[in-house]
Amino acid sequence: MPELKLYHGVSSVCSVKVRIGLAEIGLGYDEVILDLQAGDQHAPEYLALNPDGVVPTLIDRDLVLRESSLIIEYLDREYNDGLLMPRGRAAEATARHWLVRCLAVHSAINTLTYATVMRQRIRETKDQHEIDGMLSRIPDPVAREKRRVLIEQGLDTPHSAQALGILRRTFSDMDRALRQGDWVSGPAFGLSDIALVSFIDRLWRLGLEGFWSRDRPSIGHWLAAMQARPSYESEVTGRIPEAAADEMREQGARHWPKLEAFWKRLEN
Ligand SMILES: N[C@@H](CCC(=O)N[C@@H](CS)C(=O)NCC(=O)O)C(=O)O
Repeated sequence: MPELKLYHGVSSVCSVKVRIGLAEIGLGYDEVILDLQAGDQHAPEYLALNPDGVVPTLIDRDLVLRESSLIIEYLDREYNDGLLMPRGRAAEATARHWLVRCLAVHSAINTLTYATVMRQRIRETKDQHEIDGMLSRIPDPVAREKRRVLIEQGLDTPHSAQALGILRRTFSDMDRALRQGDWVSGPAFGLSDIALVSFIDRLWRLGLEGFWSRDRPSIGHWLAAMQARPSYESEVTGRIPEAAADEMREQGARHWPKLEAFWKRLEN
């Protein structure tokens, strides 16, 4: 059995992605849970492993692996005979494209999460001095500035339109894939499905399924199929604290009317 150690956040979408990958492959691991609200990701010992101060990070013996898409692909190749990678040059290229595309999808999910639920939580629990301190510890200047703007202005920034634009294109391409096979990866479940589910799950948890329920029902059916898998039960439902789940649904519902208006504007 490999000796794996995962540094992760319980509710973080990028961490959920890797946990689902580990569960699907059937790999055990030691874990170090980071409290992202408390700033554990900015501790010097963690920054030595992950200089961006983000989760997840996977340690496999002498190797430090970062980037959730790269981690799940590595695990599949190294410990699963690549069975989650679809066969054939074209299918493989498409799967890798989805893995890279997760960077943009994550950016959109990060915008919507921070502009709604996290903004509210941060403003309720921290004063301006603490917020400035928290921001100053984010190593990546682009991520730092985006976080500042979202905390200050919520959904009323160009980040919202960018996020929704990314999601519209993502849903459109997922829908096209899902019309051709049961999974985004093709006829068989695979890496693209694992890579995407935590993001779509986050939108669902925020009560934003209106983004796809009317125009792209294939996405709802795919999410239901993902939710029926044991990996979802063990890594998502079983691990995201109920209070966090309630908070997401509540904040998401509060912001839905504004988001729906933005969404409709994009349609025109
Ligand atoms: N592209 C990276 C993104 C990692 C990332 O941004 N993780 C978030 C959680 S989903 C994080 O650690 N945030 C902590 C922070 O921003 O301070 C990946 O997929 O691994």
